[in-house]
Amino acid sequence: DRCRGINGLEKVVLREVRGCSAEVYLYGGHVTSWKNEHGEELLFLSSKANFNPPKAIRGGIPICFPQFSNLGPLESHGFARNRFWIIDNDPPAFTTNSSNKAFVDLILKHSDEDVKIWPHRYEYRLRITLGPGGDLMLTSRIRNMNTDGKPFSFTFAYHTYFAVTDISEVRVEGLETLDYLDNLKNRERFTEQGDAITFESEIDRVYLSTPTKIAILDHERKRTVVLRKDGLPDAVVWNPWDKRAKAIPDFGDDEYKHMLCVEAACIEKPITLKPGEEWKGKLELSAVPSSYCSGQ
Ligand code: TA6
Repeated sequence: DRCRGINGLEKVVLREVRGCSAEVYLYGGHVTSWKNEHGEELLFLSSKANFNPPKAIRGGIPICFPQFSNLGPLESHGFARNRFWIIDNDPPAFTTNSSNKAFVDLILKHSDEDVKIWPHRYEYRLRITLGPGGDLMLTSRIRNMNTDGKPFSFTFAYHTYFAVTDISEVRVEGLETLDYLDNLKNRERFTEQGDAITFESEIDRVYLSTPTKIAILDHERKRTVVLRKDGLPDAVVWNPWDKRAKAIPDFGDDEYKHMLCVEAACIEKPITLKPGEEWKGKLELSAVPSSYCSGQ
């Protein structure tokens, strides 16, 4: 379904037979909602989220492209999250094997304005799929369309905000013993200890060369969300906690308790594409009843 959402912005609603759903705003190519068959929201969206371009939407799955954070000359997290994407009704044949699934194809291309701040021509195709069973998949295909022979490089993240019942009861599994860059300590490199990650204060880290599977266990709700990624070696873990939350205008003071960002990303080693080359980065999310319910 294609309809108008908040502030009249266009959105697409994907539905699955058992009642799972997802919502995608064309503004930002931004998934703002993903619900399971019981109608429970699995993504966090701030009650203070602005749906006012050019502000990015706080929550859901912002797309960080062509720059993650402030690691380059562009605005933080790049510009894809505050551009109007269009629906691609005629995707190339190689992307059309999503039979039996609800999906939408979006496309973003360099505009004359953007070429002034990032001097490259590109074509970014984003397919968002809600599979049978309610799995949510995002596939990004980015192609260098430069005609001047020049390669380009970029960093990338699916800046996913997960809804959690109580952050202090959440564990993240799959990042044990890995190296990470700590954004709260000048991006210094540390090594994670052997236990699952738990949360009791602000965290902002880029875990490097992670496994393709990461699990977010919500003890209170007895639910696990499994994140699978492809083409995206790194994973960001972010929660602003109380002090920093107060400094973010479009984020409620206590909302940090109910969210956690775990972001499939490519940050440490930027992706470089020559003209005509294409990169693919995939994120797959599934929600399952948790086996972690014995309180250990
Ligand atoms: O992904 C973590 C991070 O880069 C943090 O440093 C934090 O600032 C957050 O993203 C939100 O960034 P934003 O530009 O959306 O306010």
